[in-house]
Amino acid sequence: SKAPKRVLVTGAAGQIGYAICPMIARGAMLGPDQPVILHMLDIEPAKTALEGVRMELVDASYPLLAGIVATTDAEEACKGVDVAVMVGGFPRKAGMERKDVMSKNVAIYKAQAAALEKGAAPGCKVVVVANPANTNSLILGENAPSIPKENITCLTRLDHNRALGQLSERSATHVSKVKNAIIWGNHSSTQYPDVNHATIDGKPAREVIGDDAYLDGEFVSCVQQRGAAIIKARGLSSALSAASSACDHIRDWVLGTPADGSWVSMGVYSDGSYGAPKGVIYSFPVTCKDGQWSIVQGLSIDEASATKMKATGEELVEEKALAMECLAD
Ligand code: NAX
Repeated sequence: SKAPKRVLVTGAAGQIGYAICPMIARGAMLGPDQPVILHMLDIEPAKTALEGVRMELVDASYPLLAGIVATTDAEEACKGVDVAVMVGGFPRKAGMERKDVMSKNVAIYKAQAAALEKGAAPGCKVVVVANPANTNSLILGENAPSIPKENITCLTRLDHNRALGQLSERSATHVSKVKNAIIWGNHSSTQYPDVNHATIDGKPAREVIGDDAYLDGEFVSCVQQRGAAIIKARGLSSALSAASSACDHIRDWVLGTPADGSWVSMGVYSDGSYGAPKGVIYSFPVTCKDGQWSIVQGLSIDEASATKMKATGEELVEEKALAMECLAD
């Protein structure tokens, strides 16, 4: 049988942590034949809650779970990890300035970058979930120079899956037959969910849906605002869908996207493809093979899309500038 892989989950005592740890232990992230050792990190105030999660994981008797490390020490948590799922962060609270929130997260991601740099296994793959996800992952990358830039990503797969879900419901077609939506840019309300290359049952989504006003209006704002809609309905932010999408992100990255030419969305280091700003983490359509992602090239982009792609890129450049100010303070 395979040697176990070590998977770090930060913020493991939180909502997404509680949803994702059992998924990983069930094989939803690295496959049904891959044993895992879960490394769970949280902070001192959550220490007892973290111990509770550890106890439940023991109680659930997962055949694939080969061990658990539950700790509030970042260096211990990062030691030897093959995959790092960064969920822990400082949430925006009412009345807080944007810069204050950024400053807290910059400090967290700088420190955790150092712990990963020191301890992670060579080739460790990182996905940042915690908001502001793109900029947190950028800070992590900038402060862990020995980790290849290609190994540092952020989660926009939830937005991607939300787009597929909306097209599925609207067309009454199972979601497995909906492919190739794209999330461009920032995991924020400026993201651009693009359906121009999407297909439903092999046919262009625009043809199947037959309602451009909906696709250019309500669809886009629904995907952009879905997080807020979940908070309104549940009184809590998305957790199971975020956890499941983070598993999808790593699974497809490690095990590959389907050979049928379909793609997924990932926040990755921008090389300037499609006019995106370089030096930020921007969400692109990607395919994955042999543990490597590559940006899908050559897609036609109409003028309306280009405007939206530019706007979300500009927001990322601004966020980066703010983060750099916080780093310098
Ligand atoms: P919770 O507040 O339930 O959990 C966060 C956990 O992180 C807490 O247990 C907290 O103690 C811990 N934490 C804080 N600082 C830490 C540090 N320095 N090291 C380790 N752990 C630390 O939030 P939850 O609902 O789980 O959401 C987590 C993050 O995901 C938030 O930043 C949230 O905004 C973000 N999201 C991102 C999404 C995406 O698609 N990229 C969607 C879902 C979610 O909103």
